[in-house]
Amino acid sequence: MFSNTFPLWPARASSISGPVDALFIFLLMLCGLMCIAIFTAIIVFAVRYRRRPGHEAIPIEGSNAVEFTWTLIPAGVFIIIFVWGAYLYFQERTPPKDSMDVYTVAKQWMWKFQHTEGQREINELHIPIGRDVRVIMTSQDVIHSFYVPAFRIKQDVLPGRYTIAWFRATAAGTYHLFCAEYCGTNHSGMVGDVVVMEPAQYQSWLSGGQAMGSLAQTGQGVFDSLGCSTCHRMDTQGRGPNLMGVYGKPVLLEDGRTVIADENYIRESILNPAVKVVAGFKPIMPTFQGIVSEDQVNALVAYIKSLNPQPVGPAETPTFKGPAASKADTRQR
Ligand code: HEC
Ligand SMILES: [Cu+2]
Repeated sequence: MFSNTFPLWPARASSISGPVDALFIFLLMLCGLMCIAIFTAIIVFAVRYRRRPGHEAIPIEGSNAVEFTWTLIPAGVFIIIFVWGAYLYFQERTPPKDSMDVYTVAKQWMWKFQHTEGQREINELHIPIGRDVRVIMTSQDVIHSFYVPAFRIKQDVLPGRYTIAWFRATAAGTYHLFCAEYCGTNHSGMVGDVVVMEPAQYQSWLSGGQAMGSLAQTGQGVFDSLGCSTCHRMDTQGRGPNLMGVYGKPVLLEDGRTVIADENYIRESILNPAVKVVAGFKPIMPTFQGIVSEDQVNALVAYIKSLNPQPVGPAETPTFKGPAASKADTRQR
């Protein structure tokens, strides 16, 4: 509402911008009102109860009514702030299903984006309007922070793991992207643009890129060239688990824990396989730390995510035989 005429707020360009601003304005008004009330009371009391002859102070010996009032009213207000804030927080933290993924690698001092369709960009991120977008981010060096004021999102980007932010852009345009974590000499230059386009425009932008194959296809190439496929086969005879359909499913580990095979799990399985060993398998997988680049890890993750099991009729249900197979059987899928 103010943003177009009066540049006090950045543009509102995501589904969450309005709700975040509403909470912010509520807090601002509440603080403003309290500020006015307190200062007015100080001045009025100072004048009205000033020391003068014939006016003695009478101490109050306690009043339950007053105590209850000034405890319960602020408590109620704080609970409103808490519930409202928590509601928005969970909304910002929970990416909707079926969002479109963009892999992001931050480094001193630039942003690299990999679209699952294969396009790569530096310091520019093109996205369609009205689509839920998940940015799956990691850093090649120090901590950075992905900050798009117009979307009202800010998320730290850490080396050694993925952090995820999501947004749904609501207005076409070009918006600032900042690094919001001091990350060295050229931190202030670690900026970029998020370009929000109409879906049709976005489609033509996508197809305008070089035909380099999708990220998952790149990942498949990496998968084969690094020899992952010698252990991870598309049947149950491999020395490693069959990765078909593993993404998003619970995985039973050797130590009895069950974890969800999300992006971070797959990433850790590649870079630090000994940390979470799948139940029924030996920890024989070598680490690929230092062998694969962050871009390649992203491609591998995208490839493994793309491995959806073909719908199998009862007749085609694989028959489990051999030691690896019976072990694979213990996995929860
Ligand atoms: C020497 C054989 C071997 C090679 C090579 C190998 N892995 Fe593995 N991998 C395993 C075994 C065994 C496990 C199960 C034990 C564990 O979790 O460490 C595993 C587990 C995994 C998991 C977790 C799977 C699940 O079902 O939870 C992923 C993901 C994975 N590997 C990916 C890869 C990728 C990607 C490569 C290539 C860069 C690779 N592996 C290379 C043997 C291998
Ligand atoms: Cu940075």
